Amino acid sequence: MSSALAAKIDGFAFEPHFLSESEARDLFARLLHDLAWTQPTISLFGVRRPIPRLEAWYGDLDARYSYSGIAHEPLPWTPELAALRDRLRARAGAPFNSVLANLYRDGRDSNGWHSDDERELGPTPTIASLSLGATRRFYIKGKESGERHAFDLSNGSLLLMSGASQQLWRHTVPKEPHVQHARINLTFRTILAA
Ligand SMILES: O=C(O)CCC(=O)C(=O)O
Ligand SMILES: [Mn+2]
Repeated sequence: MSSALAAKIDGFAFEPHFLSESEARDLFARLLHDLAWTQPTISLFGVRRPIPRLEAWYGDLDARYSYSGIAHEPLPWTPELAALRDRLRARAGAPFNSVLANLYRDGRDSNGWHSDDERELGPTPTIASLSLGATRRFYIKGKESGERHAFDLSNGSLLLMSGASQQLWRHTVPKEPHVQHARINLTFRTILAA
């Protein structure tokens, strides 16, 4: 999908080259090595299984967050993540205080249909989603309309979701078995005070 199309979907803005290829590649390598990746287990319809990707949660001390029965205690900001946070605060005009990092080890890893509509994010969250490494397909689907769009989230691209986007749309990163390389996605978020 093109950025021109993204610009027409209310609440979504896509910037394919927020970071240069080389800056994004360098950051990918450092985060892959430096972040404390874990694979939590969640309960879905009474069945406990590990999530189909790795993740790590960083942020301000009081930015606690829970979803799918996982309580996230943030780790303190690393210098790389803090520098990105500052750039994205300026770009998005949002006071991000946390970031959920996802590592898709290859095309067998995925992220199922969901909205980022947890109470801690408030009704109209601004989320800055930065992608590094392998390009993966990101679909959105209207909750009422069933309307569907796809974004190719390439190395260095930035997808901003804001306004009513989480109320009106679900999103997913489906499995793509032919993808052999890893991808890191960083979603910067603002956890509201309890
Ligand atoms: O990997 C992505 O592009 C999306 C990640 C996501 O939806 C999430 O962490 O909530
Ligand atoms: Mn999400």
